[in-house]
Amino acid sequence: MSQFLRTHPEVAAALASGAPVVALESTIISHGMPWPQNVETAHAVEQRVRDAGAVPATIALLDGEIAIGLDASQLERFGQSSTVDKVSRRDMARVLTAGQDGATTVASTMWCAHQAGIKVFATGGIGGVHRDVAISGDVSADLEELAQTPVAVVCAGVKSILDIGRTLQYLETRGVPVYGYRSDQFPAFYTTDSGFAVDARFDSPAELAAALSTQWALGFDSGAVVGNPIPADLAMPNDVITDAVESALSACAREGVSGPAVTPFLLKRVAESTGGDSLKSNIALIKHNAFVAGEIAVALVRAQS
Ligand code: PSU
Ligand code: MN
Repeated sequence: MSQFLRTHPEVAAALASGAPVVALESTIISHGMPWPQNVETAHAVEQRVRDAGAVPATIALLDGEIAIGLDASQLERFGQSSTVDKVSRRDMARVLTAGQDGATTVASTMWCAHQAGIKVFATGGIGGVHRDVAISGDVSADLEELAQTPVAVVCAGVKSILDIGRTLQYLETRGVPVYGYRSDQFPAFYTTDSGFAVDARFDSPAELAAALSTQWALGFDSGAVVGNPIPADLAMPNDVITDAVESALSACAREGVSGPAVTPFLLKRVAESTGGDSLKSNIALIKHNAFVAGEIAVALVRAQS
């Protein structure tokens, strides 16, 4: 395994000394936002992790290796490329063998983080059960990864392009805890409340870290979802999001988009129809998640020492 890992020296030093590290995904850079906001956001997100006292490790596949931590020129290369593959669990071996660049999703970033010894990961939103699951069978590999890889994922919930109730049910069935950070409700990405409750609410990084620490000390191999709502003043109006999602879903059906192309297609349509406001919300919530993930990583190191 270690032959495939290329860990950035700063990240390697942090891991070797038991210092807190936060993993970050790269699909958000290559497929989630336009250039140059994507690269600016990637830097800002890393800075927020540092502000909380942890070391950021953006994860991506580069030249046949798993890069754990990217430098500025590598972030730029990812942000500017339009040919980077979206890489989930099943794509890892193929893309590494071909020596291609690959942007890691929540599923593959979790897996890579775990191989490197990183326990906390910040992103925007996770994948889930699609609304048309009865027809398409589309359930993101992110959910299966959460069931089998012990990494905590701090996110702003899931977008309402998905069936949020079924997504939470799937996580329950597969034994994945869903926690709320300073929230009783599971957030819905652009909005603070999905209408579904979390399993438990935690108001401090230390309490959250204690629950994670116990989970892993007990030998459970699953991850955890930490729902961290978008700051209320930056949330989008409900009706704007509902309309954008409805029209994106119709376009998806009309154009016959399927498989791994579905999520990027829906994200792009929603972003286009809501204009610059949604991008602003998106950037703000990711930065917020990065800071909270940094705090949890710091608390986890304390809890385990
Ligand atoms: N949801 C978002 N933003 C994203 C994604 C999901 O709100 O950028 C990306 C993440 O990388 C996630 C992936 O892991 O899409 C899920 O894709 P799929 O549904 O094909 O598993
Ligand atoms: Mn899918």
